Amino acid sequence: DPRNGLLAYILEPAKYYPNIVIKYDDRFVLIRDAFPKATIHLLLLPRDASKRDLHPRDALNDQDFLNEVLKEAFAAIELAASELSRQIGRYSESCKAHIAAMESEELVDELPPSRDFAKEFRVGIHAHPSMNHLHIHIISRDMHSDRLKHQKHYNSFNTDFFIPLEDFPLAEDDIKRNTSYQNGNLKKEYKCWRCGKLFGNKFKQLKEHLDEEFGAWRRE
Ligand code: GMP
Repeated sequence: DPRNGLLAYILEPAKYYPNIVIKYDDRFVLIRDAFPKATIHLLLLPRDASKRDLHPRDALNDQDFLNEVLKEAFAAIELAASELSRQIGRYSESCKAHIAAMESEELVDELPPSRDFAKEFRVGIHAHPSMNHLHIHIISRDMHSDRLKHQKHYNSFNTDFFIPLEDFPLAEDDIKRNTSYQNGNLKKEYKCWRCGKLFGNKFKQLKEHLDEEFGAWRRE
């Protein structure tokens, strides 16, 4: 079953290190998404056999486990942020100012603040995951990727179908527990993550717009 594709990394992380597996220990495996939907797209895989087969809604409603996942996710964001900085950092205004200040002959009291790339990430799960084993997405906000090819690729990260880790634990009556409500999100019209502009169901126009926004975002 292709839906079990993530299990191999959980069971034998060493076999996939360092190409797909970025790091691992007894409790977690951090991997690269094979079909990244943004510049940086990682998956955090808990190895605990009593959790990994559960629906994320149920697994993450255990407060002790949630705390452990949160801690690991923060560490993963730091790693992802440094990778993003390497990829787009040299384009960013704050980094350019930083480099200019360092290269200038004059002594400067204070360097301009450099960009906090960790802020450019979102961490969470899909309301109705396409893969069977528990995985937490760590994805840069840009949605700029050749692998972004379908409506559901975009909407699964840019509607309430994406449930941020910070929303857990979910209350008993939280509407996000309702799978049919969540699936409705996938058919929503496209909305730009950066400027909020609507694109109906025009995927090609959305993609062109995402290219432009990517250019502006990386220069921020
Ligand atoms: O939501 C499941 C995620 O897993 C999606 O973003 C997929 O792109 C990703 N995915 C599906 N199959 C594989 C695989 O075999 N390897 C890796 N690394 N990621 C996968």
